[in-house]
Amino acid sequence: EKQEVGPKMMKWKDRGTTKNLQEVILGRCYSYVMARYPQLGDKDCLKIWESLKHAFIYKNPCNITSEDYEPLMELATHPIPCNKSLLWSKTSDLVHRYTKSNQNFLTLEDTLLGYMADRVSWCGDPSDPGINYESCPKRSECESNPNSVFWKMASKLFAEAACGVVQVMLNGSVEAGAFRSSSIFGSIEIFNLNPDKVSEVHIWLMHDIGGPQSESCSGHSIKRLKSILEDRNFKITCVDNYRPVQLLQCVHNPDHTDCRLCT
Ligand code: C8R
Repeated sequence: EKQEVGPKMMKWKDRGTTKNLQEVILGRCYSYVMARYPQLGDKDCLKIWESLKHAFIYKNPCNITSEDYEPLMELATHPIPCNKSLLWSKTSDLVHRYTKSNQNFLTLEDTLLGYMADRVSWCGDPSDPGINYESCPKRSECESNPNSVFWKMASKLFAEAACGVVQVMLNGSVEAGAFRSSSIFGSIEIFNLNPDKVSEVHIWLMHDIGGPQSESCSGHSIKRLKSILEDRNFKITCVDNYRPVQLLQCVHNPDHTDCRLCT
């Protein structure tokens, strides 16, 4: 006998929900709370998973709002020490290698929220089982999808929480310019830094070893960034190829001329 086939799930252009999402989120949550930052104490990982699930399950994945994530953000939030926040744009691999080797700085992925969600995706669908493992909407298909809304909201809260000196690692090898006002850094984070709490913004402009230096600290997009931040009353500095980070790049390219001690 042929079985009744229910309504089909929507087909989207991005990858679907990560397999075993619940186990991945719970595993990362426990490992963050128990192994990495035991001083965090009373985080309820099961509740955190439930609140993430309820943000998107059975919902139209083009209709997600920040309200959907409020309970999750509330449960997962924790203090971030002053002078430690590190923002970035188009330097994802390098910045995370750097924070792994240098405990002085924290990116969003080094907070509980970002740690759980990094390189994981999720989205819902009104038909059973309420989670779409096949595909999820791309930003070009709809802005208000679960992953975009999540990263925008988490980035906003991360920027709001910053205090003291804030560091930013940008990519000087990007042809379109190191600072792009359409990025999350350029459209959300810089406008949510609190001038009453943040005194200075230090830009580290890195270029790929062996790659083009499309832009330096005197470049056009950096000038635009500086003037936006100065108008908001922050003191700005910019360093080309900040040495502690360049040394880390050189670990992977020890013989390159850019990595020689005397140039
Ligand atoms: N931030 C934004 N996006 C993040 C992220 C993060 O911490 N972590 C991940 N994995 N992503 P980009 P940007 C994913 O263009 O737009 C915060 C999201 O899918 O290189 O300027 C962070 O605090 C997102 O769409 O950078 C950082 O300072 C892309 O990666 C900025 O915002 C964004 O990658 C970076 O956002």
